[in-house]
Amino acid sequence: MPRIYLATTNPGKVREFREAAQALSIALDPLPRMAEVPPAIEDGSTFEQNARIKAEYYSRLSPGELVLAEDSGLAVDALNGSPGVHSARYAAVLQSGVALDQNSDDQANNAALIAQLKRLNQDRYTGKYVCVIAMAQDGETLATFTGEAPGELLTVPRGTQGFGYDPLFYFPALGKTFAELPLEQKREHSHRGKAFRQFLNWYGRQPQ
Ligand code: ITT
Repeated sequence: MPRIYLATTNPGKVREFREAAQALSIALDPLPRMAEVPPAIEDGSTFEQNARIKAEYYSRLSPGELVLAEDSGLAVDALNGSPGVHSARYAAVLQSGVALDQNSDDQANNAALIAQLKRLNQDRYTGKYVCVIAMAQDGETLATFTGEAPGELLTVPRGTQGFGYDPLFYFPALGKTFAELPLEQKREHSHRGKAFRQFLNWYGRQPQ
């Protein structure tokens, strides 16, 4: 079975990618020795730049292997696209005003987002999740794939599944937040599921 290494430190992403690969004839394995190196410096200004940075950096750990990394986040229209590339460290960025390397926990990020939204005092807050997957080998990006999921932001959390901003991310077509969806259903509609399906399409066309 062909193998792809998954380079992410986020357990929520790992769960979703592994569920997506379950029924496929591809082994999606955690990248060995990732914890032994300092984390990649995500200093790009776009999701694509950061996805490339991570995939290229971590692919150097396993010469010759295909490495998948992704950068993702939430963009809220009324907040001019924030938290954007700072989604994982939004609480810390708002507090300090600088883009620290250290991620904040989900609870702190959600509380920070709710506080920002409440200041706007609107009826509806539209936004989207974005995910860019980058595939790299030996420090070079081979391809990138983007998926987006449009939705609305709540100021009262709903649901216990998923991770990150999912309890606040309401998907009108289903009348539920992403935290109220089982993995399979989230994959069908999510930014990550869409980017992954594009990746599979590309991968299926590669000479094996
Ligand atoms: P890696 O860089 O190691 O992959 P990370 O968590 O630091 O892990 P990102 O820099 O891509 O990853 O930040 C993604 C953040 O965006 C994540 O921590 C959540 O806050 C948010 N996010 C992305 N996709 C999400 C999803 O499907 N559900 C909820 N929140 C999501």
